[in-house]
Amino acid sequence: MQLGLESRVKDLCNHPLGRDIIEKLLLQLGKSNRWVDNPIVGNLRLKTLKRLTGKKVGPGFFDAVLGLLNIEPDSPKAEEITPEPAWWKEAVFYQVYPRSFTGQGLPGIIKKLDYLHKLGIDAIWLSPVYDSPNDDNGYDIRDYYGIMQEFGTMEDMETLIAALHDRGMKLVMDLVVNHTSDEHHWFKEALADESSPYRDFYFFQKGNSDKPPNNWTSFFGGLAWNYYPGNNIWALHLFSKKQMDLNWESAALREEIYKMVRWWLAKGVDGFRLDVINYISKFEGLPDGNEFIGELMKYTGVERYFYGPKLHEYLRELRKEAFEPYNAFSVGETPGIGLRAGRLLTDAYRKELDLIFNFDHLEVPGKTRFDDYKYDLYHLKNFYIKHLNADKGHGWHTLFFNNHDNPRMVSKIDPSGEYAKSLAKLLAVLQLTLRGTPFIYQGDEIGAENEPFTSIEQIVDVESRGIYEDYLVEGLSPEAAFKRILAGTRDHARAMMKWEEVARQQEECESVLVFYQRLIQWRKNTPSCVYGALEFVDEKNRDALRYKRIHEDGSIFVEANLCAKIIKSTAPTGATFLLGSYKNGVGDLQPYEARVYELSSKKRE
Ligand code: TEU
Repeated sequence: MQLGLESRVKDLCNHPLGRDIIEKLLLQLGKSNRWVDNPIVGNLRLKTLKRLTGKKVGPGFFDAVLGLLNIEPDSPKAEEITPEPAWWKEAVFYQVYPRSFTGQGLPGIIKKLDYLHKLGIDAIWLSPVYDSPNDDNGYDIRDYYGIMQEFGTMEDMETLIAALHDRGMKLVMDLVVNHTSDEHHWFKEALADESSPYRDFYFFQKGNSDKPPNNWTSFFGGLAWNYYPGNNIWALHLFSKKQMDLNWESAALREEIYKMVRWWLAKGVDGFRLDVINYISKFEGLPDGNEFIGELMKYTGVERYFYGPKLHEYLRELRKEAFEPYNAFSVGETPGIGLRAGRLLTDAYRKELDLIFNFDHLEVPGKTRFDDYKYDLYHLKNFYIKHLNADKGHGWHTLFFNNHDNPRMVSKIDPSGEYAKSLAKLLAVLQLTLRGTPFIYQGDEIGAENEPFTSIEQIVDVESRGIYEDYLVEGLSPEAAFKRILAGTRDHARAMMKWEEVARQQEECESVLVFYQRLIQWRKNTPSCVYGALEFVDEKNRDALRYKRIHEDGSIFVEANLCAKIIKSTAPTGATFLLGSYKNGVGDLQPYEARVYELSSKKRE
């Protein structure tokens, strides 16, 4: 359905991407979806809405939104199907952030493989280890074919691949192809020489130093453009000043990328996690971003590239040219992609990505990562009910609470730390029993919490430092600016893994670590955990999350107390307690307690 200003609000709501956009805007505004479903609002024509809201949302808002809606004619499939089995649906993944895993690069990781194997990990996602000047800890790649010196050598990399495969484990590398370092030879040659074959690998625009090509801002503070005075030219960088955006319009660039991906797959890598992969297609001409959207989303210009006109096309080409010949796995990092666009990216028949990371569960409505607030688990419950119920077997979900870009979830829920261990176990239960693929981030398995930073000098991350500068420019006091940075800094997740704590927890039978080990081992022998149908019960209850996983080989019931008060258990009669985050698993549910029960087991009958 093509939409225009004559269309009505309800047409917008019925359009898959339209609904995603509305829900995203309402989420940012901290508002409920209810008002757009109101019939009076639903019957308004968009041109009327434009007239009514014009002052607030500014010129171009409706055109920008309509432009996005008319990109993709396909809609998510509605009929229920049984998902096809796949190794990556059954696997438990573990993300290694090499800088802070052991501090000893690839050899350090190899030494810990037995630990990960014992934990029950099937596949590792390794954050970038390529040659890089480290402006953004390796997400600024200088040479895709080289290993960062401080992490080791290509031989170490080959040893790691072999050592993983020897243990029946798989390796997923990070693929950063929205941008390269400004020290990549493509960029250096392109900047130095107008006739370089690499010139159209990037977004260059000639012009004066006082007039950037558009109003886009960088995720890491300031403008998204660098000016090179010697060349009178601007170049685009959505991230740091040393991470230059690649122009996927260039067929030669795309071919270079596919060649590189094939080269790594031929080495034995099993798949890739694709960094900000939904940003690779920018709207033609790089038009200005709408200021209202910019203010709401905190970054100006996002609607011009978070779901660009050729995104689906590029992903299909990438899959066909590089992933398919090796039957390789892909998980896309897709910030801002909503429920329905996510389904289009991951439904198998569309041949784009296997999985995506959606981040809408990481902050509650109306809050961003840099807001200092207490996370309410009721939001998580609603997110799962909405997302996991929606796929109808067509897509598959990722289950995660942490990664290298976010403060620790347990600290967000309980900043006091009083319930940190119970919360860590509760999250483990959800992650390993909901329907989807678990991605554990290093430290989750020992219940890692935020770091006690006390001053901006202790913060090293390029994002935090850039955003801190923006806050000062906006007029925040250094104290107020630091408070926000402390809430959201990625450095919480990047602190060195605490191996003494691992050793201690290994000896303690009630520890988070031992609990994770037991849960993962149990999951491996419980088909309902992976492919069982998911049925939420007691959906409106704010205090508890309850669901069944139903499978012909046996079904389970899970109940989790989402708050710090004691609540009644509602486990069905006849359910047998299997495992839980507190010792006994009987009677009322203790603060944040999570339990798993067996409902029936065919094997025993
Ligand atoms: O992250 C991209 C990303 O979306 C976030 O860092 C984003 O800036 C933030 O969530 C906005 O609120 C990926 C990598 O995971 C990250 O480590 C890199 O710094 C970034 O891309 C650039 O490569």
